Amino acid sequence: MTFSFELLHRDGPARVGRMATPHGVVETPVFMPVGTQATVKGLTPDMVRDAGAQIILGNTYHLALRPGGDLVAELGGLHKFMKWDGPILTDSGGFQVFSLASQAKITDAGAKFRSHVDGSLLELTPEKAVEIQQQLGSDIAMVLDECPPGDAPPEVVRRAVTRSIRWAERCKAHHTRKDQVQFAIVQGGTNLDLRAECAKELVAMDFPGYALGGFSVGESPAAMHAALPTCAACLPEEKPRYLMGVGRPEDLLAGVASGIDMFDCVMPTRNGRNATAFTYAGIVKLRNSRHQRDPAPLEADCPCYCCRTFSRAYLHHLFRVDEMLGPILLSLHNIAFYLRLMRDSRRAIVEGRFADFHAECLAGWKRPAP
Ligand code: PRF
Ligand code: ZN
Repeated sequence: MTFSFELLHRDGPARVGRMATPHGVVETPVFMPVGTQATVKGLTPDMVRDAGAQIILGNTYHLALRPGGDLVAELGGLHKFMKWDGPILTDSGGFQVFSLASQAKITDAGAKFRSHVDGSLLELTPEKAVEIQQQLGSDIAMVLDECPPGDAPPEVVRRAVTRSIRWAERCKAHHTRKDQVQFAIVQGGTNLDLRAECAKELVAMDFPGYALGGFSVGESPAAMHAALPTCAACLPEEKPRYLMGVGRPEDLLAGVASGIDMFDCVMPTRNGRNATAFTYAGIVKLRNSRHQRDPAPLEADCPCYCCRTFSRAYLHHLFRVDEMLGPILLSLHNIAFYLRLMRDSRRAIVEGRFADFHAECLAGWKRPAP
């Protein structure tokens, strides 16, 4: 088995670890840039790697629709297809079905839905989610889960927990690929008793890693921050913990402070395409005319290609005239910023000053960015 996770340092609940996969080693806490359709939008694999990425995320739902698991397998798997030779984690598709497909009907058997591409009727079962991810050949596959919206009534959240536990069992039983591991997903919304119960059942099944799903689905950030320490503590100390689809820089730090090791989110690429940049001084909107004559880089001490090379005035210009290099450069900077935030967090944990680092970051983001 080529998968392992080792805890190297602790600073309160925060941890630094080393996760080994068949395609390389990942230092945690880590941010995984999102490569939904076999591409991190706007960036070549070289750019993603040069920004500091160690692992990326792919999506079963999108790749199953186009180009299909069979085709990716025929072309040698997702790594070879998209020319990313580092580790890949794939999400199972359940969450994307509920958020993208129309008329999703969920039963104990699986999810029936209409494709958001051509409207055709499709079914995703736990077994099918395992098979597609095995065709993709990701290093880490996620079990199929049910993620109810943040405002779902208690009985719906309870049913999603029961169903997600059964689906995890079926995914584990169906999984055969020796060079891939499966992570389980804890649901339960902001109900800590349900979360603890779900975690207990899944931990008994002995998965190599565990995710917290069902956060950032409409509940307040404060409610999520309050639930994270308890939810993380329900998971085994010696295994990686992944907070799915979260979030803003302050949410990542709340996660790290709670003992989370892995994160993914579309925010750096999506906001980058929309002229919005993340920095240690806060959010910078490059369309704002205050940047029109500014020769300074977006962030002076950022080592990314965008900040090493271009002025705010140039970035402002690109967005004003709608040139595609604008979204590309800001996606690159934002990914580099998220990765730097995790790198700086790891260093702070190693040096036993994560709480100070956390507080300094929050103070920097409260002030209006220059
Ligand atoms: N489950 C799965 N993927 C996800 C989520 C989930 O709950 C979320 C929720 N933030 C994002 N991505 N399988
Ligand atoms: Zn930069």
